[in-house]
Amino acid sequence: MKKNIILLNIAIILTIFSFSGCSKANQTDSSSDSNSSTTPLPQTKTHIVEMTGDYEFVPSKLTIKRGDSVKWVVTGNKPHEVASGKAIKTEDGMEGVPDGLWDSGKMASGSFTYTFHTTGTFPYYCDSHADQGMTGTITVE
Ligand SMILES: [Cu+2]
Repeated sequence: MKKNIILLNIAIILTIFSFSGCSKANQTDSSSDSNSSTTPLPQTKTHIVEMTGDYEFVPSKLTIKRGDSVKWVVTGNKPHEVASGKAIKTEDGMEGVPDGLWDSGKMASGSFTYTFHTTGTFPYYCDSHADQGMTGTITVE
């Protein structure tokens, strides 16, 4: 009999402990929930720049926030590439000088996305059509 009572007590104690453990876990959960709701999450956006059949980036100038991405989308029937760097004047016309941040390679269709983690001004160009003035600038604030 005594053994049974002791076992029953242990069972009750264990039950109380496991319940209190549960409620503690719940409290931790709810407090972390309220933390995440009061701390604003960084709102990042993806901005679309069209690469048109008229050899243009639309819009050619775009201002975004740090952490945002730019998605260049081929919308016309001409293949393009988007590479970071400045287009400079040469004897043969305008020519892009890559700065190595990004280079989509030639795209007949589809898109290329780059995420900007630092502020600044980022010029870019289409390697095939820099001479037609197909250049753009992303400003990251
Ligand atoms: Cu192009």
